Amino acid sequence: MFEMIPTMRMRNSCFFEATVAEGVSGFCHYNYMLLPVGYGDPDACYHRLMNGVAMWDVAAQRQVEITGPDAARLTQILAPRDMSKCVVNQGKYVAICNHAGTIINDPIILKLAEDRFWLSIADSNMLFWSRAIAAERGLKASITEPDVSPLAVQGPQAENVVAHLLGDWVRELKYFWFKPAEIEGIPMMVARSGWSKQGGFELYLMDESKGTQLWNLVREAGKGWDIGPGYPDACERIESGLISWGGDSDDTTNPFEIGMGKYVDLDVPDEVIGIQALREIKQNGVRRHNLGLVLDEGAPLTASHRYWYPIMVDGQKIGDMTNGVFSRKLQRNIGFALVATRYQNGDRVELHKDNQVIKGTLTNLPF
Ligand code: THG
Repeated sequence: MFEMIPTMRMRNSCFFEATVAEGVSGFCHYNYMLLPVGYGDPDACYHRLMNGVAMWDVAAQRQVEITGPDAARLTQILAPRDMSKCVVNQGKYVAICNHAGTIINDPIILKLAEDRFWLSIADSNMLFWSRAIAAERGLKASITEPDVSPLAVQGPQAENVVAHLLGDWVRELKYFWFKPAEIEGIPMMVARSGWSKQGGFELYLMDESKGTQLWNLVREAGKGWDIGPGYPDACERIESGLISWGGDSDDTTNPFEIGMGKYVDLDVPDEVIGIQALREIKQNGVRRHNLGLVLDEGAPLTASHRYWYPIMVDGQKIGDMTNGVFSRKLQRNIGFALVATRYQNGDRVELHKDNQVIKGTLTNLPF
């Protein structure tokens, strides 16, 4: 056993105590926070997500709040997606790129008011990036981290639980849309969203002193549906074809390579960061694309690994398996294959992993 030494640079989730009480057994790091990724029984957590309802501490999906007279313009400059179509109380999934068209984060951008936005970020520092861009462009915008902690409620029964808690109006919420709500005076934004394809909501708690109280209220409301703890599940998200920025992308990955081209609008203003590069990439075509890989055999892959593994054909490297997992649904090892574009659905390939050669087939996504 070892001890985690708290420092000023590691912020605790306000649901931390609640997850410890639930028996959290593993964390990963995300945005300088701890993100729970285990409660001792991964099969039970997966089953809950697929058939019932699970609650996830995803406070590590930190918010970057942009306000002020130039907030809308700055948000558009950061986002190579037409934000003029986003109305108040709506969210959009965005591939934020650098000047080379490389994805540097894939947040959900929530529009709270005409001059107020949250970037609900993946694991890279968008506070620094947004401030630097605002300063370089001379924009009047204030960029801060608000007191916001998302709690995800995911699974086919999530809607029943959240409706029980907040009222039937939540059933009408559209994907990525959100509304302010309150339970016992606890303020939050309620969105239909979450990093799974099993359906669900995210409660963006807006008072970090109420973390344990909110956790317990949701748990109580979910009793009739057998609610329990869970986490962004590697098996479910790979089966569903959900990409993880920083795991399935590298230092040169652009949106068109990994199925995010549909979230890019090339006709946004020229001042949008990366848009010239993205137009060129679109015109010239991509070198690689992301497919599924189904392996013939091999020991069950554990949920995560630290390296990409080479995919070979006839002794030539054609790409990498970025993440792989033993799929409970398919009872096979599956993974994402970022490979040269001339390799397609149905092609036979070899995965070279830990001195083993495992044969497999490329497939379209989702599996
Ligand atoms: N919720 C919140 N913040 C987040 C995440 C989240 N920040 C980090 C990370 N997740 C951002 N990444 C994603 C990736 C995919 C989706 C959401 C956030 C997602 N995608 C759907 C899909 O790909 O099918 C729908 C996208 C669409 O059609 O617009 O939901 O989970 N708060």
